[in-house]
Amino acid sequence: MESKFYKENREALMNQVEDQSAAIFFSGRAIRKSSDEDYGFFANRNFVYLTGVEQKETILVMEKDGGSVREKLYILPPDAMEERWTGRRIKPEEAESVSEVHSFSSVGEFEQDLKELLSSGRIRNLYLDIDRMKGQCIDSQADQLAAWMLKEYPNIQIRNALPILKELRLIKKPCEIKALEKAEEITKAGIIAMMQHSKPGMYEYQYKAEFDYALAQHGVLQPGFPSIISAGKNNFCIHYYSYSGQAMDGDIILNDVGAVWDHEITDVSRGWPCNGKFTERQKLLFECQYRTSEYMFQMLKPGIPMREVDATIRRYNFEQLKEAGVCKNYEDIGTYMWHGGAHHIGFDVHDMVNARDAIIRPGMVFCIDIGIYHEEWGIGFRLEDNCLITEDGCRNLSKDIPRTVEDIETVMRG
Ligand SMILES: [Mn+2]
Repeated sequence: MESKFYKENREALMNQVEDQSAAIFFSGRAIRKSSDEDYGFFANRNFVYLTGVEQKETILVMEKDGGSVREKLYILPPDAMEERWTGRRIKPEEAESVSEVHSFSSVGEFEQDLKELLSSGRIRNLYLDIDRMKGQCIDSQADQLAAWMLKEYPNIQIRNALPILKELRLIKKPCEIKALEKAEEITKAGIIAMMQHSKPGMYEYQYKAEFDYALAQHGVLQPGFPSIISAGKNNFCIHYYSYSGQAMDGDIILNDVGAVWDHEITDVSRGWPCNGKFTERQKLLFECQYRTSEYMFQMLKPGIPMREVDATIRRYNFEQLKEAGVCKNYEDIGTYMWHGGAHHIGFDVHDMVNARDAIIRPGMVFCIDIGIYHEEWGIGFRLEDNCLITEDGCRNLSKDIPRTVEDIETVMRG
């Protein structure tokens, strides 16, 4: 992404922030795993959306006063010994070229600067990215700061910046669509590699290895989210991560995977017979999914309430299953359809956006995911694609990843 993207995101945020306010965002801290080892660091998505910087312990401070905005990044200072062990730290000039923030200080100075700012009398509101989930056991730095503010500066109002960011992130910019298209190409390479190596007797971890290898050949060292790859009965676990099962002749392989490119994450599901040839029953169910998916891509356009998407998928897919003689009554559709799937994608695979009550608009990107689970027949799979809403309709960003019985069988023949 060009630096302009991040700069414009900050401008759009600060436009919606009241005057005499500060906004503070933290990239986050590494979390200790065990001994002297940390979990892989994953920077706060809103921080990255505003800066493009992914280094831990980095802080963005913005202040809006008299209509003008000051911005500063606090970064880890150079430390030769630390960098010898854990790698080099970003330099101010590098962070500047990524983010277009022009003012820098060392993180060590953050606390003193913050106290000065809060005591200056210029600030009436402090905007923080507060996103608490039920049961969450680790306080974020924003949570800690909010608690400290309540004690030390009770007259300054704590405001949540998250709803504004969720609104901004809902509509994708052209550069985001480009990154998504690139991510789809790489996802396609990964899925095709799994299809082409597929054979009875293959273990789920071997499918996963094919997917990861194909991504790595494109410079993508980690998928956008933990891959779901399962065979046969394991397909009846929706979020399955064991990779230990073996595909037996006649089994369906299910994948739910996505590459990430320039922070943009795809999310695509395909199901195929491990032996490369659909049985009559597998084909019957697959074609119900496919027809439902095609219907959705033909009808989706701006103006439709977002909450109607899942409902329409459910209703239309029921009609297909009814015609196929699988499900007679709509009340029983839950036996075969276990989940919806119209979640947005972007910087997160389940993107943090204000979508629930949204009306579909150009620039939204969300999944069209149709899952069918027929336990009696031992067939469970989903067909999931990524839908970009355009001015007058929509576009399937993942349409080139084989998605018909014919295409899948052709690819698997090699
Ligand atoms: Mn998915």
